[in-house]
Amino acid sequence: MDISRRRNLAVVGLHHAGKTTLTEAILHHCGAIPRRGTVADGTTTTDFEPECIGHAQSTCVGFAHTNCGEIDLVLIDAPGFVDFLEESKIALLAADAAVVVIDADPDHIPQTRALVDFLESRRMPHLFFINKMDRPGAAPAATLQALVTAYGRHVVAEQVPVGEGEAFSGVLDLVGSAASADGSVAAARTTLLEALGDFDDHLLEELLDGVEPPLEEVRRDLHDEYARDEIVPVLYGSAARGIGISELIGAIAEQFPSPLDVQRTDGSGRPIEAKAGGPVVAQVCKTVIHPQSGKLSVVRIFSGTLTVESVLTDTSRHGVQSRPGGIYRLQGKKQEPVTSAGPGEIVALSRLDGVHTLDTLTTGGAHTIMPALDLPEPVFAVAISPRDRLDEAKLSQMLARLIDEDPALRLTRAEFTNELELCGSGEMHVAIATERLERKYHVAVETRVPQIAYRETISAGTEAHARYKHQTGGHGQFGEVRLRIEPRERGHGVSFEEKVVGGAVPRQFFPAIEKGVREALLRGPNGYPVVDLHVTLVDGSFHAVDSSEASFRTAASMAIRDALPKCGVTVLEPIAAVEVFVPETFASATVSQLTGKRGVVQSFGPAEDTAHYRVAALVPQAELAHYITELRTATQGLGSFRSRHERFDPVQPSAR
Ligand SMILES: Nc1nc2c(ncn2[C@@H]2O[C@H](COP(=O)(O)OP(=O)(O)O)[C@@H](O)[C@H]2O)c(=O)[nH]1
Ligand SMILES: [Mg+2]
Repeated sequence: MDISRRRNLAVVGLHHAGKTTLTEAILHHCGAIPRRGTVADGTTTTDFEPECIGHAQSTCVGFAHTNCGEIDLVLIDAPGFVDFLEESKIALLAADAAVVVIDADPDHIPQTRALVDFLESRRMPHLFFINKMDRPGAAPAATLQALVTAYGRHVVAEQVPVGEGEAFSGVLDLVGSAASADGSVAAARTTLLEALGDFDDHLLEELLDGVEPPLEEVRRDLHDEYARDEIVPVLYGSAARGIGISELIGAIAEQFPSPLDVQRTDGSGRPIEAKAGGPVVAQVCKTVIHPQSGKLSVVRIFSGTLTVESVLTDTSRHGVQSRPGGIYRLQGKKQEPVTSAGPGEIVALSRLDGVHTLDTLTTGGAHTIMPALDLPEPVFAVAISPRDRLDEAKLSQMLARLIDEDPALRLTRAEFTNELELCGSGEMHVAIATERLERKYHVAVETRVPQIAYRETISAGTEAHARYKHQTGGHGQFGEVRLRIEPRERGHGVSFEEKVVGGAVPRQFFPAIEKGVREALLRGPNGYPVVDLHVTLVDGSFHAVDSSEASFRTAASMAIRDALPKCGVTVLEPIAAVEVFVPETFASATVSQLTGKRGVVQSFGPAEDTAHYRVAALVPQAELAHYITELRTATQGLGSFRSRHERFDPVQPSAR
């Protein structure tokens, strides 16, 4: 297969914009599927996962392929919901260009910022497909204007829509249209040609001289400037009605880059050439685990040709070697076996057991490692436990598989509470993961809001005394201690010393007494660990026969428990240092949201390395359980935050 005829296309955009519907429309138009499925019926090619169907939205990337004329097209249908952005970013590594699907509604444009910034940062060629043009109230002109305002002059319409709303009937190609077209079409055409002229002096001269540039020249410019991400074309259509699809496919065939047009480099900046001979360089962009048939690693081949005989070295994992059980092209959930796959192809390999998403696979001793992605720290967590305690071991095993499929998930032991926490990019992300766990791996789990690690401390010191005396049959128990309890500064923890004079308590019992003290401090009057105090053993007495380690330990615990209520106990709560990043327009709303959460804002201003504002605040951990959801709601999905434990502060009784 001629590499220049391959197109690897990611279909990205906001949740609900119509990406899955558009993928279906393209597949149908090209004859890859006999009839067009719908998202509502759960019959689309790429939304096949039960969680997708259940929620009527894509919850993971789906792959499909088709031939259209001369072109061999692979479509990567990405989930749009902000929770799944990481999954989409990983899948984008495999694509050479992206179609950003958007509603014909200018209000949706700001929310595409994170995605478009990512495409621009990678210089990934992309175009905007303004979808749902058939809907009453569709506003193509305002949407185009909002795109230009948001992303700059190089965003330029390649078409004009014919009819609007219900009457939308097609699109008019500005490149091919006659130069003698009427007013608004002529104006749109001039805008397009001028935008192209910015990057082509020859074309610009022709425009200035009033010469009509040859069609060939315009088409070539579009192709070259698009491949270099200098021009971002805008197209229109209706995925649901199949309008604008053949024009989109035409643009993909003519203008989109093939794997040969995109200069790839490995992690150390060396160019990777898309050629059939020589060693294989491939990267895993998705891992799918089937409980029965095992693991599928979806790879993008950047160079070389892979067969089932190929011995693949995982250069990201110290050279683990494996041989694929089979090579498949993916059509949604269907796997179509092939015998080999060449440069620029995206295929699934079965049974690469030690291989994980983002790993680089090579043959022939190549030491290449392709650039990976920095996955951000999770922003949402649930405490997770098996419904049946016997499933404990199974749960951690299955969670490991789940994370293998979705590296944006994380499993941690909470620092203070020791709870097992499943963490991810948002509530929906973690909820879908939990559903997947139950369906695929049959582990019934319970999830809860993670416990808050409250503590207690004292504000006043006291003397504590206890005498433990017990007679059971022959051997008795005896121990008496006098302790001094004193408050210490925050963060001190618990310290213990002995200052016994004259051997009132023999040395050998000191460790048991300290143990008894510490045990009693694990649960204060409110049930939380007591911290930031100092305990001194000052006196006591013993019995030559009856005293034992156990009796002193008990006496020490009793003394502490009796004394604590006299020490002015207060409850402490964990306080997190939070950094929030939001567009400037949302900065003050973010501050009031944090204040409403008992937060104390510490600094506020433009962030250093992003276009966003940064708000730093100290916020009680108890207020942060659902913060990512609340922040996204308040900022059109654009806000993000990170946090770490800072300290413990006294809590107002009303706040618990
Ligand atoms: N009227 C209209 N509805 C559409 C169009 N494209 C998609 N939809 C509907 O929009 C909803 C979301 O579509 P879907 O493909 O799941 O969006 P995705 O989240 O971007 O994959 C579904 O109910 C589709 O039927 C379109 O061109 N016109
Ligand atoms: Mg979808």
